[in-house]
Amino acid sequence: MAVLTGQVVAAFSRRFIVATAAGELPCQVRGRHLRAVCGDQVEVRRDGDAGVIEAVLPRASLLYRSDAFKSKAIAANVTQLAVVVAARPSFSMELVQRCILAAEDQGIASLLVLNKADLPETPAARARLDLLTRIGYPLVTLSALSDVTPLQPALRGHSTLLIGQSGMGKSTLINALFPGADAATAEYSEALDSGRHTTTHTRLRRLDAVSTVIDSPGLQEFALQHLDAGALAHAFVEFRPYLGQCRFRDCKHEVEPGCRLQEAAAAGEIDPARLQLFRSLRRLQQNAAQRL
Ligand SMILES: Nc1nc2c(ncn2[C@@H]2O[C@H](COP(=O)(O)OP(=O)(O)OP(=O)(O)O)[C@@H](O)[C@H]2O)c(=O)[nH]1
Ligand SMILES: [Mg+2]
Ligand SMILES: [Zn+2]
Repeated sequence: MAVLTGQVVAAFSRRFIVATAAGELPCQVRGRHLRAVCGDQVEVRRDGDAGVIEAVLPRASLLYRSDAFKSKAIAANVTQLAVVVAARPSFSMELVQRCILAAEDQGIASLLVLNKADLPETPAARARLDLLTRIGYPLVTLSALSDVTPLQPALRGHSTLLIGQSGMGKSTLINALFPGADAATAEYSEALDSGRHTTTHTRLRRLDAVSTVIDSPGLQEFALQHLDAGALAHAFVEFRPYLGQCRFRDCKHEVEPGCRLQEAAAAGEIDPARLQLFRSLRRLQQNAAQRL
């Protein structure tokens, strides 16, 4: 029985598809404790038309979300998060920011994709994203139904995870990027009315020798309980130059005198809305810690 290396391209609960030099193999995972997620590099023992994942190789990154009770890995070895939004259905800026904070914590770059540019409400949606583009996050505006080329240069050389709320058009982007992918898409009202998202599992596809793209199910929430106060502050990229400069070492950046972040917000160097988000996420963590 040959041992192969490969990459997990689809992850169901305990079943996987692994892309190897010998093609795609349906796989199970050895034992009860080994955890594999989409994007993982793995060692597979091949047995006929199927295989068993024997080992998961060290990960360059692992994007996951977590509340006080459970954590959910989304994808491994991602180098870029593409947060997909659209003017309709409306999107949550807090959710977008939470995704980006989780990516920053893992050293993953983030990109904003404003889809459905054909919709007349697009300029208003674009204006909401200013909060993040001002910090330096790149934005690509396009319409997946008509032309996906504006996104292509940004994907080159990256392992990109498409993430976002249901109905933003992630799978439509996949179908435009990969002719023949045939990813299920649905009118967002249908998806939401049925109470489930159209895409039900993550799927990695190879664009070229150096680029892959992962489609993922729509998100309704993204909890960040795995980031402690220090990691959370560090995940706000524009806070970094000020960290460690407050008068008190254990500054909570709330009302303390000599807080550099408060000063920076007052001076317009950082956006007060971002400091407010930091504080509200920090309080959520504290409340969760008290409940346990
Ligand atoms: N007007 C317009 N509609 C679009 C565009 N891209 C996607 N849509 C529509 O938006 C709806 C949702 O698209 P999907 O690709 O299924 O959305 P998704 O983000 O994959 O949703 P989940 O899998 O539930 O997370 C579909 O009806 C698409 O046809 C676009 O560029 N313009
Ligand atoms: Mg989808
Ligand atoms: Zn402070």
